[in-house]
Amino acid sequence: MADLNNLFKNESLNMQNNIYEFERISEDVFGNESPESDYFFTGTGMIKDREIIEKLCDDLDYKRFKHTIGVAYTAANLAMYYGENVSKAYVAGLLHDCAKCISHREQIALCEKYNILLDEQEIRNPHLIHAKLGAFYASEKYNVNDEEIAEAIRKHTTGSVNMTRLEMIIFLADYIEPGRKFIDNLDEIRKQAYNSLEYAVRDTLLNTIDYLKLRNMEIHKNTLNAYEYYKSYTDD
Ligand code: DGI
Ligand code: FE
Ligand code: FE
Repeated sequence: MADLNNLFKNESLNMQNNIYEFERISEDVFGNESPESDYFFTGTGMIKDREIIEKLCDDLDYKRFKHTIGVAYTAANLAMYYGENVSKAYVAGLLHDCAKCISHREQIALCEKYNILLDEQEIRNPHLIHAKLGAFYASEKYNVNDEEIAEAIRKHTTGSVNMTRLEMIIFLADYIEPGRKFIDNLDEIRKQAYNSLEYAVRDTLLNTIDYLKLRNMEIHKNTLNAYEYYKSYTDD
């Protein structure tokens, strides 16, 4: 039987090679005349996405990498549609799950090491921790020093009350990106995202709460508070 870990390693190696190959071909064809086209301007800094993508190839497995690219482009698209900073949304999408592939035990140890405070619900449900740790890594490991991006990453799993448009965009892009599967009423939420960010956030939170209840899983207070807040947005 195929060794899945090795398979993923090779897949992500291939992706990295593809990026180099793309870079090499574009240099052959276009020369090196427009290196500034590699940069994204987020308002707080100039960011080279290639450097982020190369690091992500090391930090993520194949499935997570693919999801990440889907979230980045979906977020950029929503930002275009709503007149938000497209580069910020793209970079936040790229980084939102950067800590996801670290084992839960190590995530907890890293949070202790870097004084990232975890609440009891996060300790009991460690799949929530990658949001806080990812926000920290965005600046510490990926050199993206932008508090709005960090906040969007921090809130992407549970949501929060009164989110900024960038935060809602990342929260939704994570849910509706093209690779997401097996979610009830995904088509409606995808459509809703381009009708109203608030309505789409409300519907996504309700889906998540229903999903967690069905599985007897603990609902984080941020998720509950966010739903209480967004449910007052009514379209009927
Ligand atoms: O990291 P991703 O898988 O791309 O997505 P995510 O960061 O939104 O994490 C999704 C998981 O988090 C999904 O299985 C539902 C779960 N989740 C979201 N809100 C809560 C939650 N889990 C618990 N226990 N409590 C929550 O409030
Ligand atoms: Fe996540
Ligand atoms: Fe995600």
